Formats: sequence, structure tokens, C-alpha cells
Amino acid sequence: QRQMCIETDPVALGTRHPLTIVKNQIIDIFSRMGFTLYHGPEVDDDKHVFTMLNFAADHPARDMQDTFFIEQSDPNDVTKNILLRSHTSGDEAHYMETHEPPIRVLCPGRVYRNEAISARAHCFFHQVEGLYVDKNVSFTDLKQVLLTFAREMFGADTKIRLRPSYFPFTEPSAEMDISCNICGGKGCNFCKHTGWVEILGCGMVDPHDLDACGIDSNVYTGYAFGMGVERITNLKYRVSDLRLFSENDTRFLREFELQNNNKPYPLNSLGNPEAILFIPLPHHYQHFSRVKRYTLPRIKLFRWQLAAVSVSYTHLRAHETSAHL
Ligand code: 2U9
Repeated sequence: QRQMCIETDPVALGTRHPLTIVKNQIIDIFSRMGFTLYHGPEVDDDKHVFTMLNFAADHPARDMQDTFFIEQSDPNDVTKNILLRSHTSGDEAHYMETHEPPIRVLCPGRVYRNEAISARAHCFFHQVEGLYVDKNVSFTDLKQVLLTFAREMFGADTKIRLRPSYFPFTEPSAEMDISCNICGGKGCNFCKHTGWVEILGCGMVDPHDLDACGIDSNVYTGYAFGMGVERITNLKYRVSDLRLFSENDTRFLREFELQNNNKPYPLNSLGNPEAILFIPLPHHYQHFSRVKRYTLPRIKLFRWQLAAVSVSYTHLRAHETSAHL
């Protein structure tokens, strides 16, 4: 009898990527506050990424220096451009076009910006943005939701502070800091002795965005927020070099094994199991990369730190009912 199967060594299972772990923690916290998930396209049109979000035709973000353009069919009309999205806000524009309020949606995804690659910047990163549109949505609602998020993510003692800022798509706008999770707000090198570290941007949705997406701004108001997953991950795990996230170095990825234990593999909004390992940048973007080969820096992450985070996360899950607003 012929042997039909070739015996092989067992295939080692990968571990979840640290950015996936943190993205899932963010999704988990906001899901418990009633946000649903929506994934939009990474290659999108100017209309959804910029025009509907109140970016002026000559806004610098529309510049070739900042955004990767795929196609420019009409040189006289920027709104016809096809591009790699530079933020996930276009997803919310797509969602608002096709859904009636009340809308409470969370849009995670990869975004692209034309940056020289270094330890502190990359030509792509990951965002999670949230949007809530309904009658009588106020800045107070936004503050309470973000305070709950900060406490769940960084510990029950975390304080928040909002500073006025500017974004084209929100008015008023703010940047949010949390009390430094290293020194507890006393001041250290990490927080540059201020006691605070910035974690996200937010604001009330500009009425122009609502109208542009077919929602009557005389009836509805909304808030929105956006955060970089790399930034939140660095705050939690102190990854010293952004490039570690996209090199697929298993010595780095294995540092997060403990975080993968006993967690189910969730399905994304398309019903597919999410990618466990990182998908490298497609080759046609790589000529933008100015990264040189370099030796792996010593990873400033110790087992006891991971274990400590696991414990606080388990503790959170045990108390999740208290998080309902
Ligand atoms: C619509 C209207 C408003 C999403 C928002 C931010 C503030 C923000 C940055 C955080 C760090 C991007 O990753 S980052 O560089 N984001 O500060 N994002 S409000 O506002 C929206 C989105 C969609 C229709």
C-alpha cells in the first residue's frame, strides 16, 4: 500500500503580533461601551479621505510629500485622486454614507504616510478611530468614554487631561494626555518631567463632515477620536524601535508569547480569522524605504513586565461588568 501522506515535523504555531494584541485590547474596551467594528479600504479615493472630511484643496496632507498617490486621473481635480489612506477617517465617511444614526463605530486599520523610516517614524502605522453620531451627543460624553478607555487600558488610577488642538475634521478639537504610567505623574525621563504623556486626538465632528456624508447636522451631533496603535503599544511595552514591529524577527515576536496564551482567535468584521503574523509591506512601497540593515537593539522588555501586564489585564476582565456605561 502506497503511503499517501508524508510525515513532517509539527509546524510551530506563531504568536500574535504585539500590535494585534494591543489593537484587540482597544477593540475589546470600546466594544463593551457599545462600539461596533467596521473595516474600510486601504486604497481609497481623495473624496472619502480628504474632501468629505473638510480638508481644503491645498491642505499639506494632500501633498505628494506626505501621501502615497496611486492614480491621478484629472490633474485639475484633486478629488479624483486614488491614494493609500493616510488615516482611517475615510472608513467613518464610508460608514456614515451607508448607515443612519445612531452610529457608534470603531475603525481599526493600517495607514500610510510618506516618511523616512527611522526608529521613531515609519511609512505605515496602525490606527484605531471611533465615531459616535446621535441626537444630543456632547463633549461630556466624549470625555467620559475616553476616561473609561484610559483607566481600562492603563490602570484604574490613570488620570486624563485634554488640551485644545486643531484637526480639519473636528471642532472643537483636543489632544488627550494620560498621567505618566511609568512614574505615576511625578515626572521622569519618559514623560520629560511633565507627568503627562499624549495618547490620542479627539473632538466634536465638524457639521460639514456630517452634511457631506448625508447626515443632517441640524438634527445630529457627534464626537470622534483617533489613536496610533504603535504609540499605545510603546506606552504599554516600551518597544524601543518602531522598525521592530515590521521586521518579523521571531526573537522580538516571541517576547509576546505570554500575551497569546488562552486567548481565542477572533474573527474580523469580514468573518475571517485575523492574521496572526505580520504581513510585510508589499514590494511596490518598498522603494520609499530608506531603512538600512541594522543589528537588532537589545529588547527592553522583560518577562516580569509581561507577566505584570497579563495580571492587570486578567483583573480587568474579571471586573468588566463595572465598565458598562
Ligand atoms: C470623521 C470625523 C472625524 C477622527 C480623529 C483624531 C482626532 C486624531 C491622530 C491620533 C494619532 C492620528 O494616529 S494619529 O497620528 N488622530 O488626533 N482623529 S479626531 O476624527 C474623525 C474621523 C472621521 C467623519
